[in-house]
Amino acid sequence: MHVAHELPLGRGGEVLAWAGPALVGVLNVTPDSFSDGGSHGSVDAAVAAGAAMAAQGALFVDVGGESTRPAAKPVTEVEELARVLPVVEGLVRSGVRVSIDTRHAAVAEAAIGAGAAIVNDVSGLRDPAMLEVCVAAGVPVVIGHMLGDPTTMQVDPRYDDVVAEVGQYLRAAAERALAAGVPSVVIDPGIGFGKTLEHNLDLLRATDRLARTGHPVMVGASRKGFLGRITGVEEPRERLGASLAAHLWVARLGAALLRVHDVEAHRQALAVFAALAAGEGGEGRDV
Ligand code: HH2
Repeated sequence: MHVAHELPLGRGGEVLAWAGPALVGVLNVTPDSFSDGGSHGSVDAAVAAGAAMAAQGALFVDVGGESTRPAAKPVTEVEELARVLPVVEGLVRSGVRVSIDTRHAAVAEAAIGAGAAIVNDVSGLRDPAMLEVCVAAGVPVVIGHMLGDPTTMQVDPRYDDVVAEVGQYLRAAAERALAAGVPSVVIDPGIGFGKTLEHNLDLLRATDRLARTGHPVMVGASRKGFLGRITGVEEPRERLGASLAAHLWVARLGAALLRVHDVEAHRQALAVFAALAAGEGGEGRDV
């Protein structure tokens, strides 16, 4: 029932393979991320939190040093590096597979040097050097869609057809990246990155259309603002139920990777999901 996914990791021929939706743990080492900013008071605490996510079943842990929440202030690359590098090093030393969540090629390059195995770029390869870094290092890249940039992206975002436009952007960027020589790509519709509530819902509903491009699809709805608008829950950390609902929906539509803050709760939800999916397609007679 579950679709098999493969992500060649480049050098050394290692291939990350999994079936159905897998979890990516969110580890923000920022003072200002919208839901977990300032959660990890020290490098050791951040490494322990990331290691716990891996132990709970995260396929990899996504380390970020710059908040990209709406209206977030950009940080300097020096600051971003100072935040992420010790945490990437600590996690890699503990045997945890790491992706680096950055829009900046210099940060990606240094994090790869410290052992990061995947680059996660929410800006969809806007830094002209990003692709070169990924190709030179031979690491896969997650290509996200973002309209505008975080300072302004939520100011009246507009599309004629959000699914078609985001899909075309991602398909073209993925093809460009593969043609340039990255070992593999993941595409991500960028929930909340220059999207209204309706745009986010349309994109989540269209996960199957994105999956039909043949590229693994990552979805990150965890704790995001649109879930607060739907449920009336103001505090992002209290949006777990809402996050689970969104992620199970896209899991059913073929999402390969779910980027989540609450790994253990999602592990449980996906275990039940998998058990139910395994018995699907039985006889449809009335009881
Ligand atoms: N969302 C965020 C950050 N990185 N990467 C991908 N691929 N997809 C996403 O949807 C995505 C992402 C924003 O969430 P978070 O990291 O929790 O917050 P902040 O940007 O405030 O650090």
